[in-house]
Amino acid sequence: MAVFKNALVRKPCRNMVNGLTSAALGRPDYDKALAQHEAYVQALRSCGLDVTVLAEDETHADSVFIEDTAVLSEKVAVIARPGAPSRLGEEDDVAAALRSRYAQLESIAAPGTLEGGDVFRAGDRFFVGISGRTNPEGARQLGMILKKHGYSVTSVPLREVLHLKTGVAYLENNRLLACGEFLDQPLLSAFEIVPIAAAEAYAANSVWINGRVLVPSGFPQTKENLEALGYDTLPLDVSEFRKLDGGLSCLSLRF
Ligand code: CIR
Repeated sequence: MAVFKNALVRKPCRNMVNGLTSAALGRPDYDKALAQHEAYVQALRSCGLDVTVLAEDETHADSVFIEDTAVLSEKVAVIARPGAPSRLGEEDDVAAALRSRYAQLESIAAPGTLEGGDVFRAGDRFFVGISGRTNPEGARQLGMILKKHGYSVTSVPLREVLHLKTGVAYLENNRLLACGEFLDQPLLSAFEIVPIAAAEAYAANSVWINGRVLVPSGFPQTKENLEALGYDTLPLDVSEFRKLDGGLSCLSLRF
């Protein structure tokens, strides 16, 4: 079972209100977003993580979604290369922050693109979504790097969602919380799928941390199902990040 000790987060910048979105939920309220982010950091700390908060980056509206800038494992940190042009460069400060912690730091290079939201790990297996943000070349490069370190890597083509982790969350014990297109994805059939109904699809972006599961608040069925399976849930309001197509996993790198 994975054990996380650290997390890297990035303070939301004022310019986040101009972040990329397809959600049609309105503009985020910055002060509310800041308060939600602080509660999120507290929740990570309550799960036993040592949390480092990077300073805000006003030049990148979506920089609070730090998960997209890297893929981390015990053996290697891979610096991503965002597929959204406005997000290119977010990864530089993250690379600087990780350099002192990782002997092995590798990077995705052009023409590859890769966003960390498209990658989930289940033990020694990594799954990479081929999406509007992560192209086959980015996935290929990530595969080459991770395989050198003994991991297996499987590409999963996406049809509907922004990132792979928009629709799935690994819960350890070979369990995968999943919705929509991932409920019957043959590439994920080795997992025990914990299904999420379409009405609660946003809750698929939950996060397992050291035995607890952070879930977005407002999705009672998912919370109840997780608790029935024995998970201790921690509901968090991330409404302002949802307005930018983001969620719980996107707000941190956990390692
Ligand atoms: C974007 O479109 O890139 C941001 N507004 C949302 C990124 C969400 N990140 C994630 O799911 N890992």
